[in-house]
Amino acid sequence: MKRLLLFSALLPAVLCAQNPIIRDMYAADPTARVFGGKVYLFPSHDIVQPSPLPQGMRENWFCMEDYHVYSSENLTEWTDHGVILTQKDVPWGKPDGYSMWAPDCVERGGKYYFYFPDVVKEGMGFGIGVAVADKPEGPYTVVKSNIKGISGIDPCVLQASDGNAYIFWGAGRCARLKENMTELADDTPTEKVRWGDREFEMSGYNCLKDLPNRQAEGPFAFEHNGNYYLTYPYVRRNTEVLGYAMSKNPTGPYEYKGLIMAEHADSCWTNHHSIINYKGQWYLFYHHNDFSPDDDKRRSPRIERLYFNPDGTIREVHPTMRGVGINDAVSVINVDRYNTASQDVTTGFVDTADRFRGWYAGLGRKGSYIIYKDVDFKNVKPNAYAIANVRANKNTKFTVREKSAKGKVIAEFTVTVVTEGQFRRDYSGQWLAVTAPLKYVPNGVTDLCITADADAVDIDNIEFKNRIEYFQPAAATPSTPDSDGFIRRWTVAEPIYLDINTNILFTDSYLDKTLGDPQVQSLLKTVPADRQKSKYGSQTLVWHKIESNFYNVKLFRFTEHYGKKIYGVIFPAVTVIECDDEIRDVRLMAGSNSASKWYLDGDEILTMSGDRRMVRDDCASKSVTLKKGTNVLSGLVINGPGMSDFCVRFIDNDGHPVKNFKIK
Ligand code: FUB
Repeated sequence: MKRLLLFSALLPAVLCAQNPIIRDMYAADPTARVFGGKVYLFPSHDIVQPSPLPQGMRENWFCMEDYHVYSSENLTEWTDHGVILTQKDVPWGKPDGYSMWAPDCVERGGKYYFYFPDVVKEGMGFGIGVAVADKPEGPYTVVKSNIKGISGIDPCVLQASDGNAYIFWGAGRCARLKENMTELADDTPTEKVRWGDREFEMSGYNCLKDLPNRQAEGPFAFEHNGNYYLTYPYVRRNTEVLGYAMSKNPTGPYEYKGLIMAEHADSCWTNHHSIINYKGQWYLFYHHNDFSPDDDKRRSPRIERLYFNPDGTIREVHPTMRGVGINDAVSVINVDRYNTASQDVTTGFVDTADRFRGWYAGLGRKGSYIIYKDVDFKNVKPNAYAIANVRANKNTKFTVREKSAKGKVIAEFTVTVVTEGQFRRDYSGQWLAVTAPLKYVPNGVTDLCITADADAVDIDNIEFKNRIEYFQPAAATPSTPDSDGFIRRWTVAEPIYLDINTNILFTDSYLDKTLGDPQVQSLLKTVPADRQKSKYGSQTLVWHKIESNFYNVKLFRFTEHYGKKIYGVIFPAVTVIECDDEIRDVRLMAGSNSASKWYLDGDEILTMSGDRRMVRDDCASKSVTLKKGTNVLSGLVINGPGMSDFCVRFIDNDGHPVKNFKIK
């Protein structure tokens, strides 16, 4: 038996290698920490404001009700460990305050201390609380009261080499913590501070004294090479920059040194950051309103590399879309997050109604280019192919080269949007998945240069796939039945898993009940897009548009390829048949392992019950008509402990295969 290249089972799926690093929800104020050789990210969680607004909530304002924690070992794959704390868990906070702003987390003595701000239930303003866990992922237990003496936001805890822990918070103050990490040290000084005509008593030290500090918040303090760094956002002109100051003492006095990051070029008023050293490289985590350009209170975390000068000062960091990850070539490469591009390259949301679907890059003119850095080809086999999602207004070719527009050609995609002749089709302006064989496989990590030979070509992403021997992704252009009339192009869902351990129960009535179940039937109601997801109870089924390399569609290879269950399964499959003229008096001839049901435009035309083996033309449907235009043929194949597959074709009254139609 030939070896199936199971890339999904052998290689981890890279969830994200570009900025922003969290792509399924808004998240801000990214505090990164290194625990046990992994990076943990503790952001705040921006949400859309509830409607109607809870009493007292300011309109168009920050809105946060809980915290998630994420972890990563390579800064490209991020695991969401879920919610660790919600506003309802905080005994001293307002349960509907929606003010769980920037947090921090540190480890001391084997315990993890999570510091977070929240609006106090009694009195005014923000308090800072602590939740404690044995692991960074939690579960966290909230300390009953907030830290006495602190009124403010944005906690950050510095564990200094003098053995003490110091807490910094948004009011530009800092103070030593007791060894219990939940109270300020007894010798914490207090000071009377005037704001306008009001006087407040503030605990701790004014560590921003004499520094640029207009609207300063979000302090992040750390120690490196005998220097303490106090880094913080403040308003230099109209919006926030990230600045920093240095001192030989954790509590100051600090001396201002300059900018870490200038104002965001576009409309995000805030910035908030953290700095870590991970595996010898320094990184800056910060935020931007990537997914929400018209509302800067819904933000997303990003990462860049950060460098020190020999005298300990920090080099200014420039925000990028590309971020820091190395992109595995066999994972999706969102080329719209390029490093550099020619002037006429733009980006836009793929779906403005669902911005979390990400961006595309528009190559404005023939000769436009995109450079996307750091793609690792180590997992790409010589027989791999490239697949790209593109959109064009006329037939075009776009090329992926190594490094630059003069580099070696890796793949060349021919994008045919308009076909002429009898089956004229016009796919202008539509997103198409186009494939191309690889002309050259680079060695290890390299940069990609993408160009097009026409104006106005859009590219969403590129992926390099090792060839699978049983299927290939369906091309964008229609296909035909094979020389024997078998239909090889299908949109197949990763199977529903049911605990079936025998096939002898596949009686007609069992099939009517199980396959006729409205939830199962609802899967066949539409023709899904490639990689579209459907739900069956708590199971998520991903649809794949495939072309079988054999007359029989080897469903067990399909499910094996995607790392899903092989036994005890129901496979939904759909295909679209396009007829130029009506075709009367034909029968669907099917074979399946094991039982199956087949439908034409939603009407059940064939049931194959019992514990069956896949046999060519095993059963015939009643006589049916394929109407002129679009016909949707769908099927459900069910199997217990067996190797699922099926074959399907239409036969005319004379027993000849029907082949005069297209399969979309
Ligand atoms: O996320 C809410 C607030 O915005 C943070 O606490 C500030 O630092 C700013 O980023």
